Amino acid sequence: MMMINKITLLVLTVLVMGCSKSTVSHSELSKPNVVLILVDDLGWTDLGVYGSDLYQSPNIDNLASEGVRFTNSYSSCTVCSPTRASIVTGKYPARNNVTDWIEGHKYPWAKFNVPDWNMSLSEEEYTMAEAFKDAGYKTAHFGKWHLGEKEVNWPENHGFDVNIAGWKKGSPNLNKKTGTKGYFSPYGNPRIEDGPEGEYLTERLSNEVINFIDQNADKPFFINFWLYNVHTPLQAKQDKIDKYKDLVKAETRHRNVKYAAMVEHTDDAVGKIINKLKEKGLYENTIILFSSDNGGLIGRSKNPVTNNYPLRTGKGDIYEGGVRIPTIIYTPNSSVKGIKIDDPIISMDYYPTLMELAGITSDKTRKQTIDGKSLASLIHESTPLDRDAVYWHYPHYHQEGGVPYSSIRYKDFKLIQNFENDTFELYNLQNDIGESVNVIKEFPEEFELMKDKLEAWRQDVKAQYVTPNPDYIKKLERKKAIK
Ligand SMILES: [Ca+2]
Repeated sequence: MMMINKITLLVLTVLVMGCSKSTVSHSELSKPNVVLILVDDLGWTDLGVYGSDLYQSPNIDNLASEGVRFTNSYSSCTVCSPTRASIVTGKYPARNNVTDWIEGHKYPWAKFNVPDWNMSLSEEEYTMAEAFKDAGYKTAHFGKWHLGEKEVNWPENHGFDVNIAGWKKGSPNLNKKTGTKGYFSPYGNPRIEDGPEGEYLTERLSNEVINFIDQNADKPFFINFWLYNVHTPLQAKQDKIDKYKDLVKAETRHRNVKYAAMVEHTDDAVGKIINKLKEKGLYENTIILFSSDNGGLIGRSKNPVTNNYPLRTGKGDIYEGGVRIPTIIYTPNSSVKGIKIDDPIISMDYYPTLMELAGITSDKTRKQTIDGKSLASLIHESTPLDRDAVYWHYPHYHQEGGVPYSSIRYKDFKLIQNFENDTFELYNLQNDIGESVNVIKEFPEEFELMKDKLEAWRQDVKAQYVTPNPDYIKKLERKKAIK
């Protein structure tokens, strides 16, 4: 009886598989593949094509020449986790209530207490990965995730069939057995097996991606490759570091050779994936979106990381250096190649954009709030987006200088509300990209309008506010108190 059941089951399985293969393959093979590449902490000027005078990125530069490059692309937050949650949900960080990097800095003596916020991606969300999976795609996440402490928060529980190296950590881990931390194996990461000694994490991850492409070339796939590069600790292969030592001159703006080597590791990974797509004949049927999760990290003056000039400040702060990022979108068989687009775009746009470019519609996606806009018509027909402003809200403190703020970019203007000092700053980015002159007095109408829009938006997304801290100790008195 048992035997018959097994045989019957086997025959049925073969029949079902046979049927589904013939019906699935025709319709699904025509669907374009999607590769979303997110670099960690890559600044706006950190690529050759975006004007670096040291870092080299020939593969990414070439991708830009075959696609479109955005000059006013913004991350939805100045730190990692909120932007990442926004990308996979299409929602503003304030709407997700994932408003700081997980788990955030603690500032018990600060002027304000930060509100309770979600330290994970909610299980309720219908993510971009789930949308692709339901549309028949094989979905795979590679690299950093940083959206929750528990396994239930990790990629395999948010719509990814495959998860390699995505877990709670926001940077390469400390391996407790060896006491080493960083990009060289052993990794101490429960979602990737350690490799041979000297193996570099980003090389390994790009090999995992191309193996996945090899194994899934006959079906549509969605690859979510979120590199750990170029986040600290700054580590790279020595030959790459040495290459840049002679290239730094007295006048060079970008000066960190380790960081340069990490950008090159990133570029190598992108090049390897593109070559594999070409080798398999898939490049002309694959959409590639390349971006970053926040602006470049400046670091301490004694230990500088990158330089976002002409933008002001960097990661962790609301000025343009903290939010303006490189973004490139390649769509196959498009006549639009090598152009740049100046319209402001933001992280939440990727979800609806990739869905539309792939020709996928989803009732479940439609039923939930999506703050992002599809960029498909902007890219292909230069149709302006139906949106006149983008917003930020960060009720937190950050070690790179960020204090609780809200902000709005409206046309060429950017307004920043600083809760710590109870002040506003207004900049005209068209002639002051470095945000050096506060023009509130010159543009009172814009100031009032933007203040109102910002307030209305905060109500719409149910933004949470800071509250006065009864334990507040002024900075000068803090040292004594802590002693
Ligand atoms: Ca980051």
